[in-house]
Amino acid sequence: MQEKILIIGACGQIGSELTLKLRAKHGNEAVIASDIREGNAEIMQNGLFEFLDATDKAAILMIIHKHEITTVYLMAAMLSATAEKQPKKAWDINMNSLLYVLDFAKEKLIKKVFWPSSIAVFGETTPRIDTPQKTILEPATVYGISKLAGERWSAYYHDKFGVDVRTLRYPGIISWKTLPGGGTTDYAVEIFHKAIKDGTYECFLAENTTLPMMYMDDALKATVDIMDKKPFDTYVSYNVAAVSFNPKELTGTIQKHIPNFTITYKPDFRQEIADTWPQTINDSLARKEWDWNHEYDTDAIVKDMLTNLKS
Ligand code: AKB
Repeated sequence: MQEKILIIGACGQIGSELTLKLRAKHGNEAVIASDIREGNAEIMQNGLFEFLDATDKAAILMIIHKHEITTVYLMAAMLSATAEKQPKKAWDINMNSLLYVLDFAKEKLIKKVFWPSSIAVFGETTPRIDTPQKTILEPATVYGISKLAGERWSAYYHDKFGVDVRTLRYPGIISWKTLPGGGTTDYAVEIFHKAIKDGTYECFLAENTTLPMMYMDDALKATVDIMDKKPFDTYVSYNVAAVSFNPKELTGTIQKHIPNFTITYKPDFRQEIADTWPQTINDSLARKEWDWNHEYDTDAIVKDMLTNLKS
């Protein structure tokens, strides 16, 4: 049976680029984009699109039947900063959508699920440097709690019902096509837009706040690669890492291209979230078990971001 893919949350930062990547790989007809709102012209025009609320179980099921979906990428989520403002809604979106999709896989209506986790599963009590795959998980944010619960639910469905669900713990993702929305790592995208447009940026994190980050190209490669592997015997929500930097270091790298760029710092509530997250991640298990490898270092990310945003 031909693989037929549904992307839920296809118009967000990762979903929009994942849709294009999967359409290039599997063919436009094989990938149905869905979201609660319309996406950019590229997504809307080069393949099928369905309006879909990720918290509407019946609507998801209807689309699975209508398009004979075999694989679901569940990218809809409320990110860390927004989730702190609407905890119950965040729980509803982040958790119920996952349980619905896992149930459909348990009932054999679909074969395979991708669901993204995050470095937000870690908390203050986690070692912050070279954070291991297996470690203390005591997240202090609504988003982190939902991601940790989602990991445990995924492990449960995998072990009890044989559900093929695959998960990565994404760090902050940097991209130029679509803006992120509502995350703590969003500064690392905003900064590029402001550097080009205004030559200056007011950062909502302090200058020394080091966080793990990854370029979109690498995040997409990791996502496609893990989904291409044979089913795993054990469910693991894999740590994946690429680079780590703080706003001051990122500014220095941007200044190599825009020497007059300036930054000021005005930490807000997102600082408290960032202070509970790791600075560097140990992803040796993913590198060993399924050959994960990143390509973009900070210099390459900055060069590519500025080139694309300028043009
Ligand atoms: C966020 O900042 O909330 C996300 C994440 C690290 O999962 N980018």
